[in-house]
Amino acid sequence: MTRTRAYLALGSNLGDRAAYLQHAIDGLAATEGIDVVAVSRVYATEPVGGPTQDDYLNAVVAIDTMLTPHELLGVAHAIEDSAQRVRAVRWGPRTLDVDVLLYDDIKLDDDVLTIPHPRMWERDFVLVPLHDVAPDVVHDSDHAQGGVRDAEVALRLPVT
Ligand code: GSY
Repeated sequence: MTRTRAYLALGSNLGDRAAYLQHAIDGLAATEGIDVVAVSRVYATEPVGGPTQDDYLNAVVAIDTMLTPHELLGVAHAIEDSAQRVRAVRWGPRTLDVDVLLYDDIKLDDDVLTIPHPRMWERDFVLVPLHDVAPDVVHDSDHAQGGVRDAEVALRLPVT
């Protein structure tokens, strides 16, 4: 069966932020059809958009997957739900956000999913960690590093 390289963005600015990011990685690694192959450094980032809210921790994971993009989106939403995510305020604070950024080089746009992620190229909180795991996709000159600093938190790549 074909394995496809995909990249997911993780974000949290509510509760134990680092634990929620690790929860996402562990949930992805425990999912049949997903191999987590690399995890970026963790960055403390200023919130972009939405109401006044606390800083985020952000990271990006590279996976190899046999799931379709929509199956992957379903897994991402299930992991968000398992982190007690409440969808109250658009762009508001959240325990965990798991966004599908890229799925090989496919382009897809329907009612529920757009790949590449439509706002990823404007977001340093995505581009800086994506550069860690995919320097061939995001080059140094693609991001300004504004409002993004090393959080000095390490995430574990689970052994499966
Ligand atoms: O789109 C993801 C949630 N989100 C973030 C985020 O993850 N990081 C930062 N820095 N700002 C954000 N605004 C939103 S909404």
